[in-house]
Amino acid sequence: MTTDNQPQTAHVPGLLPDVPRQGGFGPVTDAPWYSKPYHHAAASWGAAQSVGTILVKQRELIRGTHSMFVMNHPTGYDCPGCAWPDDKKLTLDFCENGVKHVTWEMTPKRVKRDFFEQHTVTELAGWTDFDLENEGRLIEPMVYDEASDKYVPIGWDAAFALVGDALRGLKSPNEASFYTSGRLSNEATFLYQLMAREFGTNNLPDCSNMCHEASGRALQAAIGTGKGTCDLQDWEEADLLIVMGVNAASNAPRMLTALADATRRGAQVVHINPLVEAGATKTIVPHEMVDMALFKATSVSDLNMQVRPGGDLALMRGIAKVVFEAAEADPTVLDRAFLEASTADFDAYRDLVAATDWAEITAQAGLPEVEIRRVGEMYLRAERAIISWCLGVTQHEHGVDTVREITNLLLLRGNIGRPGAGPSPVRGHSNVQGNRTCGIDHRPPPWTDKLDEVCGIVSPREHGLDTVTTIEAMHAGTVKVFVGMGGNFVLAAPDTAYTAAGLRKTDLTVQVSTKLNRSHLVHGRTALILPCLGRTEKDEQVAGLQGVTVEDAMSMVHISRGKRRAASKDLKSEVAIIAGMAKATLPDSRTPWQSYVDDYDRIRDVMAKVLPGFEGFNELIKNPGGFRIPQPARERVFKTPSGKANFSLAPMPNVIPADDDVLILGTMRSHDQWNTTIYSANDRYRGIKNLRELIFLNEEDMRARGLTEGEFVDITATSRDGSQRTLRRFRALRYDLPVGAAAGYMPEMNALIGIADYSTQSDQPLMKNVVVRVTKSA
Ligand SMILES: Nc1nc2c(c(=O)[nH]1)N[C@H]1C(S)=C(S)[C@@H](COP(=O)(O)OP(=O)(O)OC[C@H]3O[C@@H](n4cnc5c(=O)[nH]c(N)nc54)[C@H](O)[C@@H]3O)O[C@H]1N2
Ligand SMILES: Nc1nc2c(c(=O)[nH]1)N[C@H]1C(S)=C(S)[C@@H](COP(=O)(O)OP(=O)(O)OC[C@H]3O[C@@H](n4cnc5c(=O)[nH]c(N)nc54)[C@H](O)[C@@H]3O)O[C@H]1N2
Ligand SMILES: [Mo]
Repeated sequence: MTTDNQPQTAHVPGLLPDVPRQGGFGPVTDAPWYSKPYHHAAASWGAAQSVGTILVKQRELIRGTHSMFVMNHPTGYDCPGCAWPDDKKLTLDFCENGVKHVTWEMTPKRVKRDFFEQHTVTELAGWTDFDLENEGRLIEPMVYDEASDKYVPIGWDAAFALVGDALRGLKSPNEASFYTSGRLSNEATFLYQLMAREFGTNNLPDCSNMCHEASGRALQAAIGTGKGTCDLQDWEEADLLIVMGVNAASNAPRMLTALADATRRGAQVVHINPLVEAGATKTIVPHEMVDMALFKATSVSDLNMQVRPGGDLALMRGIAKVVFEAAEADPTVLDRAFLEASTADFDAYRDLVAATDWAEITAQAGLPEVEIRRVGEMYLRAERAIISWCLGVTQHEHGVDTVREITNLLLLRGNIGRPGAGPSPVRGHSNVQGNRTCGIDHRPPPWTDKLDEVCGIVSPREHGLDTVTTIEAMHAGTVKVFVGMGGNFVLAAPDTAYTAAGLRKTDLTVQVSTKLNRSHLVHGRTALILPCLGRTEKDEQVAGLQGVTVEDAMSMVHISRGKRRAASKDLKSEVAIIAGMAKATLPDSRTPWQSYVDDYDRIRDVMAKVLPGFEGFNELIKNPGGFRIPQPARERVFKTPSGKANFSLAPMPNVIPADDDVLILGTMRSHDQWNTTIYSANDRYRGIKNLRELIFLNEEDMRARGLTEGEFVDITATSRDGSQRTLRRFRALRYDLPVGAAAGYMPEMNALIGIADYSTQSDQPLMKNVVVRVTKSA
């Protein structure tokens, strides 16, 4: 599709100069790498020690320890890490990775003017991504100076004027694209989308275009709201938890608490994942220091099902088949009353399942019938079942159909809208769900008319650009200004070289950030770095100290107040930065931007008028635990056109590669990273030290290629459009995953994912479905 897409023939300035290694790299280390199975329980003393090491490295031991006590506490700040809800019954609810995350933000190191004076952008491009972020916090606005190839200081007003001039100079508002990374607060989110829509564009790509777009679309179609229906209480009441495609021990560590509790009270836990992850076997509950000291591990699974990559839909259908077969002998296994009153297309789904034979199911799922029957029996025994999933399900071509098949299975036994049951996606960034609720969407939100009425603007009604289409538009020259509200777009997005080349074609890139990253080096003709306050810091405005709100993965909205002194007095809050850009861009705006900055209560007052469920917002957040956004499906009210929960009737996809020598590669996170931020080159629970440039392969696949443990291989991906991308000299390591499956780390491997490789159902890049061939390096 893209003729100028020649990723590995040209070097794109800003990426690492070594063309096949295009960035996303952890610390350089001479220490020997090793790989050996990890035998301890997840979140055990290894975790505590690692927290200690990170705290010591950041010279933050004392303040860091204090931080753990205010984090996720009603009077403190919300952990800027993952979106797992806070357990209000715990006085201490934090995890190793949350602590790493906050201490990384709280580092005393600062990137000062003289740093930028000493290093050209070209020189910095040769640094690893670890070294860039490790310079510490950004403390004043900087602008790129082409003559010296350096970033130089610029005042805030001049910076805003520069943004305003560039945006007002565009032929159309659609020549700008406004990216959001999922940690932006609800208040800042609302202002950001208001600015974009008042300006006249729906170009609001965000990181959820790469993570849970499929879940949102599927749940919207199935149950009328694009979110899960469960809360933590439900997790405590379920007697079966099916956890699909998530590495809980690393990415949602506080979920381990829920899983361990479930096992202790006799509930059953099933993990569905090509890899058996550490959190899927034994765990020590992250906050229970005594258990940690005594090494009291709890087993957290009854069954690990090593599904074929992309085979989850087939597996769900197999379980449904077991249910229908059982229903022939005992019709009560189906919730007939619910099915008749509240669902549509049940009969058609039953026929579809009957027409799918076992041979097809087992081949596609990559699992034997007996194993599928076993989990089917567990599902039949359970009174209350929750199915939870993350990126292993969504980042595939058939992500939407798979989430709908999950919902089909839940509907059969009425496992929705009652205690202890329902769909429960594990969201990523701490406020990614709130971003969507508060208007980050390239499609006009359902409350657009209300927004226009309350705010006195005329929002565009046509669809804007998402992540993939923004990248394409930068290449086509139709997006000329890119604003990154947090995040690290160039490394998070697929097809690193292609994305980088697109960014370099723009007139202006603006990055609102806390730390230096590659997106500052791969910039437009003009470029701004606008440094902002972090979640842990005090946000002082005219009306006094301000708090912001976030929504967790279970639709709870609560206030978060920073406790620490700002990293610099020159920092502005994200709210203030958005308002500053908006005022400079929209000089005739009737929106009281400054008044919003002075007192965030005023933003919440207007949000209360626009957003359903936010009525009385300022009052609701005074409740220590916050409030839950009404989720009609939770009460079995389905806001679909039919007024019913819809069964989907998707054909079963063929996920078996056509060629024998092809492997399906999933890109994932190590234990020691936060998306594009890499803390170390270790991946404790997978037993890896000092190595990230690796690919995990099944023993048989190693043998078939004549590979020995740790041998260098080249990995070549073939895109849908036929173009090929290669990473060289990655080490092949044996791992317990199915034949034909492979795994390795993002963002190093993003260079393999072609821009054409996104799901036609969700528009999500196929980050868990990269078609590769692996050969010995020359
Ligand atoms: N510490 C830490 N926490 C994080 C993050 C972080 O980077 N670091 N990132 C946050 C963000 S933004 C997000 S979205 C989440 C991501 O959380 P996860 O979804 O856990 O992220 P990944 O590391 O991509 O792991 C995906 C898992 O899916 C499995 N998988 C791959 N393919 C398949 C498949 O076909 N089927 C099934 N069933 N499983 C499959 C992989 O083996 C792996 O266990 O975590 C959030 N939390
Ligand atoms: N191959 C592959 N690629 C993937 C994925 C995958 O599984 N595989 N996962 C995708 C997913 S799920 C996601 S969510 C994206 C992540 O994409 P992003 O959200 O774009 O990336 P992050 O790495 O989380 O962003 C890190 C940067 O955020 C900035 N930052 C940190 N805190 C703050 C803050 O408080 N405010 C502001 N303004 N900036 C801050 C810092 O400068 C830091 O360098 O990556 C996607 N990319
Ligand atoms: Mo994410």
